[in-house]
Parts: sequence; C-alpha cells; structure tokens
Amino acid sequence: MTIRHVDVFNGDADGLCALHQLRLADPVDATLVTGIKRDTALLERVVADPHTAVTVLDVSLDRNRDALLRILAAGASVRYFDHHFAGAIPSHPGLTAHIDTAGDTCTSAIVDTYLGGHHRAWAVVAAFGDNLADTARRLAAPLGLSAEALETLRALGEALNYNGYGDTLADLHVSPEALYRRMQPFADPLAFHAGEPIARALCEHRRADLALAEAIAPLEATAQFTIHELPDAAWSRRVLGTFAHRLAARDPTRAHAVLRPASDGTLSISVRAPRAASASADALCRRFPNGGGRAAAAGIDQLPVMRRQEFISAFRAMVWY
Ligand SMILES: [Mn+2]
Repeated sequence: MTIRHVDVFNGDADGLCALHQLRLADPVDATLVTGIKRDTALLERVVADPHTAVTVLDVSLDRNRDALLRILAAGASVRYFDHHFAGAIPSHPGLTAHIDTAGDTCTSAIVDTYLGGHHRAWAVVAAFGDNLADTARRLAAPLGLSAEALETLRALGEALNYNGYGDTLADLHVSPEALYRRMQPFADPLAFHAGEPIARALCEHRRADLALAEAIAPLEATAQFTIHELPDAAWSRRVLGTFAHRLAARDPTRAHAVLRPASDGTLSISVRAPRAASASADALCRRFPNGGGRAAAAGIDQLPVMRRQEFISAFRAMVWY
C-alpha cells in the first residue's frame, strides 16, 4: 500500500518556507492543506487512515490537539514542526514532534536544524517574515550574502508573510497554496525573487496597501497616542496589523490604535503600546470580548460597533508609563 502524504502548513512566510525546505530535501507528491495566516485550526480538515503520512508546519499543537489525536488514533503517522504554544505534547508512537517555543526561533529555523542547514536561505526569508531580524541575520551569517542580497531576502520574507493577512482567502493577492506552487521550482530564494514575477508583485502589493493606509489622516493624535480608522476594504483587511506595526516602529514613544469597521457591524482593532510602557496593550484589549495578544502588540476581533466609543475612551484613558 502506498503512503498518501498530506502537508499542512500555515499560509504565512514561515509556513511556506518550512514546507519548501522540507520538500526540496524530500520531494513527494502531497495533498496540501493551508489557509489564511490566522486560520490555524488546519488539522481538522485532514482525513487520515493508517496509510497517511501527515506533516504539520507552523500551527499550534494545542490549537489542533483534538484533530491531532483523531488522526493518530486513525493510525496515521504525524511529523510536527512548530514554535507556537503547544501545551503537553501527546505521547504516541505515531507522532514525531519538533517543537521549540523559544522567542527567537521560528518553524523554518527548526526545519533548518532538522535538515542540517541544507536550504538555509529559505529559513532566513521565513525569520524575516516572522519579524525575527536578529535570528535571520544569525542564520544568514555563514552564507556570506551581500548586504543587498540580505535586503532582498528581508523584503521577500515580509512580502510572503504579508500575503497571508486578510479575513478570508478572497482578501489575499494569491492563495498560499498557489504561492507555494510558484515557489516550488526555486531552490534559491534570490532566484525566485529575480525569476518569478509573483515575488516582486507581492512586495509591491504590500507597499501599495501601506501607502493607502498612510494617506489616511489620524482620527486623533496627541502627545501620548494616535488613533487611526481605516475604511472597510480588502486592502485594509490585509494591512491593519502591518500598519499598526509600522506606526509603532516609527513613533515608539506614543501608543497607537488602528480601527477598521467590517460589513458585519463589527470592528477589528490593532493596538501597540509605547516601547518603554509599563502598561500592556493586551491588558487593555482583554477588557473586551475577543481581545488579546502580547504586552507590546494586541488587538480585538469583531468588537460590536456599538462599543466603539467605549474602546476609544478606554484607550484614551490608558496610563502607559
Ligand atoms: Mn511562525
């Protein structure tokens, strides 16, 4: 009986590059399961039997635990590579887990170690995409790349990562599955960037979305904070978090909130704390339903629009320092 391969990967730069590295080293004809970046409950879509070999990349084991246990119980074998919160790793003879939740690693770096660095440049792309510039430079050091080549890998990582953002696949410039198929012929990301038009198109799409956001004047700007509100559009669904990230990088002494209404009568909100803040952005966001994140960067999904003013008042009243 032949083995049926199923490759499951997050649709961002890290997921794409992790799979690409593995399959450059060990090409097989696999069924692909992926989605938008925030669609991380991917294993529930996998149909498994004892002849199925599942490879999982860059989605939380804890988030996929029930589906993983079902797949293992069906007799499939599972290889799991990830850096997100995993909780207890199930002990099962069918499961091989390569999980490292250290803050300075990513799934592609874990795969790079597993492969002995054979397709290292793609791990560099992924680390830049996961916003781990120091890790990217450390991985790149032995490659002897020029400053210009390193800059290309950074732009490529940011663009591949950016392509995963949106509320649905329809918001994305290209589906992660189609993007992976375009990457497949290229063992070298610099050759991909030079030879496959989609690579530069994605860099350009990201720049264009950010330019649209930059053109919108803030709703409010004080010495302590800024509040921006974007219109509801495919570009704003993609750019929300990236725009908030850019505001914080450019202006780290102030707090930033970016709001985006959706057609379903809710708001998506992205919050960045000032860099030296003692208060945390997630503490603010967790006061609202579907709010969470980290101290520096947090957000709220699908806040009923009637609570817009309540959020703005709470954000204005925050004592960050
Ligand atoms: Mn990742």
